[in-house]
Amino acid sequence: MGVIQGHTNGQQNRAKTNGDAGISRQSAPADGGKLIVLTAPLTETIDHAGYFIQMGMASMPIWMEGVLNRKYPNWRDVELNDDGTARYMPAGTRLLETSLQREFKAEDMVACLPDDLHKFIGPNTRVVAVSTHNPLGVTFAAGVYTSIFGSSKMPINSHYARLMFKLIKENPYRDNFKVIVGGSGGWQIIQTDLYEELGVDCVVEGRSESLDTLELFRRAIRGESLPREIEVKHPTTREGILFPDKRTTFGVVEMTTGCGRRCQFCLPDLNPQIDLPKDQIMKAVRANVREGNKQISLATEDMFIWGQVHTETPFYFPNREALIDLYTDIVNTPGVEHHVLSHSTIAPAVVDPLLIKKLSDVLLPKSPIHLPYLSSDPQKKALTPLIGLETGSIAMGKKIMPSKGVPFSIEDWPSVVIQGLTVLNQNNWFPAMTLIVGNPDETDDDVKATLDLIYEVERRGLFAFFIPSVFTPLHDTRMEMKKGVTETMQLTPLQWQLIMKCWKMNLRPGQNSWWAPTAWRVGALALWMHKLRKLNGPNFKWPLFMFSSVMSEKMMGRLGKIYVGKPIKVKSRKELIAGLKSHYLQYLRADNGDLPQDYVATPATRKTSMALPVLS
Ligand code: B12
Ligand code: SF4
Repeated sequence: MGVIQGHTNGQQNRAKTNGDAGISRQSAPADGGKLIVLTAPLTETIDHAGYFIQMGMASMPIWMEGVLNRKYPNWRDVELNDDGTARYMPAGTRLLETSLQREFKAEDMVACLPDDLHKFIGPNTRVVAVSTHNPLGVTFAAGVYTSIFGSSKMPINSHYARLMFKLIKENPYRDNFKVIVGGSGGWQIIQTDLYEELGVDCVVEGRSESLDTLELFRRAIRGESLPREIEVKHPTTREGILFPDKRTTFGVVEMTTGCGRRCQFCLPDLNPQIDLPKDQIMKAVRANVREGNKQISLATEDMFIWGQVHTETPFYFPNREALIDLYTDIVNTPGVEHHVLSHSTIAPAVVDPLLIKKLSDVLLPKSPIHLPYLSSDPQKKALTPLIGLETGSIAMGKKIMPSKGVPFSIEDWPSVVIQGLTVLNQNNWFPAMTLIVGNPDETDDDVKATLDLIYEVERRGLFAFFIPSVFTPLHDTRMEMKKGVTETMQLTPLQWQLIMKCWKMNLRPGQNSWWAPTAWRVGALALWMHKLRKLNGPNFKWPLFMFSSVMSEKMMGRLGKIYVGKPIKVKSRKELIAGLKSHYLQYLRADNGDLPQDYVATPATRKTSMALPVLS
């Protein structure tokens, strides 16, 4: 290993334009090909330029690829090993590889990029296994933006995922092998029934560690027919989760599975709540560094549950010492230059503000994200976890996410969001917060309540990147059968206003979010004139004018064209704590203050909150 090759634009274009002709001329690999070939779409594998490049590609339609090319002319460059295999792959692909190696020989399988499939698929190949995150772009956020932009609804990521499937389908040895797809986006193929078109034999839902997954591969290798769709069991213990010993895209290393807050629309929450052993996490971090990765990101639904799963303390009271210890060791691992946060919830920032401060001290120096207009850090560094806001409506919150803010009541959700964001911003955390527009049975009052919260954030000078998305009933969630908005035409003026207000606010830090201004502000009006007026209907007009600042919002409000929001009563942290169930107080840390005056910390408080968990 060592030589780094680049996939040039030319090479990628060849795959794109030459199609069939290029493929049929390719000769068989000298060794007859590998028994099992693993791959993933190029756009889900690249990891330079940070998370935003992949998120942008999930949301921007293919006709906007030029914007991406101009900003990142080398985005297609990936590193290969000397033998042509991929130097790094998404964590899911790496996990699958590790899982399969329990049964099959390492020399019988490879993980490679789609452009290199022809080097490894030959007469000996029996399985091509694809891992995919979001192949058709029909998930939250991704789908709606491409449809707003019109003409082609195909997101860039989907385009490249389809190219990969085409290469597999047209491979000269296709009749000899089965195509098995897995990963968090597999359900999109099941729901759209694109098996034939994409050339997929079987979609696996669930983790590769499952023994059912191994059995499926055995069957494929024996040439037996496979079910179109199979659900495999999720491990229920820490020991059941494997860790790859190779480099992953973005240095993703799993930290937890499941969540525990039980939001109705959530898929990952259906998995068992597990926090993974520190020694395994550290091993995977070191494996990434060993193979040249300088960045690490811990995959989790909520980083704050780690160290507090199945302890005597409820998981929503974070284990401060354990978290600081873990993150300190990660960022101090020799070779780790960058660390990026993934998902979290906001209530922990209200529960333990000092934890946020201490984590900032540890994490900011290694954050690759700079927000000069927002950050008070001398180097202008910032932390940007992904946090679900979803709705500002208490009534809607009760229906879709009654435990989102625990230990606080969902009745206090708007106050939890404001107080949490205040703590986060003070410590240079500027989260990307997702919102769901068009929830089933959403009323104008629900949307107004969310707008009130967004305007309150603005009034208080707080900042989050708000990412609204149209409700998509995700397969297998508790809301699978519910219907929300299915086309942008159906969005009401208030729903449009919420979407456009969020994006208008996101543009405040200007040049730091390269894709937002490019994608949203430049030419918004011109685009509306040419295309969007017809596509998105009349309800879009004033929200777009508001977004483009053609007139002040006050004036638009006076004319009755938009809703300008009303101030909300926000409880202080002390008031929020005063409203907690009394037995929760023992889990709060006295050094954060705000405890009721007559409250005396008990030994139980000190014991549970100071204990380091035995995790390895
Ligand atoms: C890290 C991460 C990202 C990163 C990096 C992604 C990457 N390419 O590596 C970034 C920030 C870029 C990202 C972007 C997006 N993400 Co994301 N992401 C995650 C996160 C936190 C971890 C993913 C991960 O690596 N997990 C660890 C690996 C090991 O798990 P895994 O991939 O699922 O693999 C397991 C199984 O699926 C299975 N498996 C995997 N592949 C295969 C293949 C076969 C053949 C088999 C049998 C089994 C199998 O086995 C593995 C375990 O053994 C998850 C949440 C989560 N906890 O999973 C969300 C998540 C996957 N992302 C999600 C979404 C919505 C997105 C975006 C669309 C967001 C957006 N609007 O921009 C984009 C799409 C990006 C794109 N290219 O299109 C959703 C998925 C929804 C869906 N597809 O239905 C999730 C679940 C978050 C959520 N709570 O909603 N994401
Ligand atoms: S807080 Fe997030 S991860 Fe947890 S259940 Fe709710 S949506 Fe899912």
